[in-house]
Amino acid sequence: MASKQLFGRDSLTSNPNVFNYPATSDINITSHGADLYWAVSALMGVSALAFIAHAHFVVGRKTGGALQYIIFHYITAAICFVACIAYFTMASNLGYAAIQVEFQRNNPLVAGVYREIFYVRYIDWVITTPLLLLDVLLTSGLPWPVILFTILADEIMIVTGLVGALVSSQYKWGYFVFAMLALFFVFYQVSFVGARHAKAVRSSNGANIGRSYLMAASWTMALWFLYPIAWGLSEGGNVISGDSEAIFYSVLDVLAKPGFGAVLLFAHRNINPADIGIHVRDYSTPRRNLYSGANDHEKGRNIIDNDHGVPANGAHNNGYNGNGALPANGTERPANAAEAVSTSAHHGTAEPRMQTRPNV
Ligand code: RET
Repeated sequence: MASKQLFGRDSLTSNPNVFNYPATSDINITSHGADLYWAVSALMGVSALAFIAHAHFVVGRKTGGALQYIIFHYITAAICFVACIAYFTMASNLGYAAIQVEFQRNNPLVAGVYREIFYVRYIDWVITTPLLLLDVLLTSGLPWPVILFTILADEIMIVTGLVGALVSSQYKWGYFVFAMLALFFVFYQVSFVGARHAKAVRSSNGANIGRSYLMAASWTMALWFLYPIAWGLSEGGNVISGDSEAIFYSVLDVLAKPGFGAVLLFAHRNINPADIGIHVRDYSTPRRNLYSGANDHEKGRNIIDNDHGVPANGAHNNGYNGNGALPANGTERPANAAEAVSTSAHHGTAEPRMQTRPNV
């Protein structure tokens, strides 16, 4: 029956209702693989601490600890902390399932029926790849809905990759195709949409934001296309041993996490966060737009003198420190009636300055 067929095959024959859980798996890491995983776990932990230390002792000291200057350090450190735990798990020979291979090989390094598949790798990636994309795409000043949509495609890529790795039959390649489609979408967003935005962002201090973005984006995308190759040779095709898989993924992860973090933070060294639309405000900092959502703290300090949010000194500035979209002639953004009645939707969602509005 046609409904039972997928590409001419019967899905219930390919994937029978038999739960194969073996007592042992045949294709596993050895102590060399475990040693490598220990080393990478330590490297990830040390890198995370180094990013935090740099944020506080170098950048934070120069900028009064303002969060917008160290937010990229924190995102990058979080990525490395998560990887540290995932590598700890793999080094301990945990976080895996024994999955029947599709292709049984004669090569003694990959001979056998069941292969150790580290699902913990995907738990790591499902947390860290969105953070990596956040690092990259925030640099371009893309609007947050576009960033979120790209992250959704990334999650689909990782989750379909995980399902494919856990499937024994040829159906795993169906998931591989879904993951590849998602990867191409992410690639398009990063390489074309993000790049166009980054080029259009006006820098207030001469920093070349377009070039910084290009550095971070190309580092990331070049590496990301190597992951499906590693997958095809290990979880997918059972071509390389558990230890070779450990080497392949470890090299990629070190370059894609601490390596990428160093490149990104170097590229960010001169960027003014306000130029890419990043304004982080805690409750004690006056809002950029004083006309909406005044809180009690501000009223108490007489920054706002009434419930309508008019500044205490009566000055009718637009409460906006100049990072909105500029008119084509580059003159400063005027105060207008719309801002005077702006709602909280306005608050904290400032667009970066654009020289010309990109066509997206
Ligand atoms: C999978 C499955 C097969 C198809 C594709 C994949 C892509 C994985 C990627 C992972 C990136 C991981 C990173 C980790 C950070 O350290 C899931 C292997 C396309 C791109 C950057």
